[in-house]
Amino acid sequence: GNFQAGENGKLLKKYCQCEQLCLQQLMNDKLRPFVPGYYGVVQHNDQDYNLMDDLLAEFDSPSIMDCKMGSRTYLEEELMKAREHPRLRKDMYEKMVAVDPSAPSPEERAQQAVLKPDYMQWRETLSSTATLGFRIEGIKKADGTCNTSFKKTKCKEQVMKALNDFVDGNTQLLRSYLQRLEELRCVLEISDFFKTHEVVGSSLLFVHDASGLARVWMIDFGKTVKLPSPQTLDHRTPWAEGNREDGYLWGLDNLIQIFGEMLQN
Ligand code: 4IP
Ligand code: MN
Repeated sequence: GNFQAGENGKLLKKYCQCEQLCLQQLMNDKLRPFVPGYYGVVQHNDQDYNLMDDLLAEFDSPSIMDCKMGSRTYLEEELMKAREHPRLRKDMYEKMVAVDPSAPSPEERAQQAVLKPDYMQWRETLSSTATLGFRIEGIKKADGTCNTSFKKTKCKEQVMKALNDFVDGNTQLLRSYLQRLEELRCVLEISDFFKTHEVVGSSLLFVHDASGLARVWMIDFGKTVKLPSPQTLDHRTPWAEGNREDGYLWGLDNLIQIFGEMLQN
């Protein structure tokens, strides 16, 4: 897998230079409290790893949710590459027909393959990514149950149901998460790192346990890339090819709105 257990509350994640550059910069950014602490590169069985905090270490039987943020899940760079050198992805075709046999176009069916951006866009519109700017990827609860079947969780009501199940209907947990999300939004709006990076495929990790401790962190920076200076993003403007907007804050606004609505019912 991509991870190795580290010692005393640390985690080894398979090396990725993009992620290293992000974590290094984040250690000197206002966002530092919202990302895992980073400790550099280490080797293990001839493989390089980024060494970082294991965010679950301070929890007792944690419940965990991964929400992939943003309205776009592939880099503009990947789109251009796919045009220059179209690579037919049989594995993605298989993943597509497993969810919906009628999803591939006649051309894709003939090739038994799809292009990566087409697969990624299909996943975005099937889920809430395209309409809400985030999607639930997986939930693992303290009781051991694990659910990764959120590929078609798209409308607000389905999202609310999944969130409510994640917190077992506990409104105090919803309040704690909402507060943490609002704090995160405030910091994102003033972070130099965030302003100057296209943040794609990054997730918010939600963690709570029976003690009532509830936290949210930003994780996964394998596709978070620095913009050429002096370009910046507002992370809310809709994406149009070339503007590199990722919809991250738009998605966070929607997520905050949904938590708020759940607390009103
Ligand atoms: C996966 O699709 C995820 O989108 C991966 O993103 C992505 O990795 C994979 O692309 C793609 O096949 P499913 O979730 O439908 O399985 P993440 O790593 O954020 O989960 P990338 O490489 O884009 O980060 P490939 O090209 O790695 O297969
Ligand atoms: Mn992820």
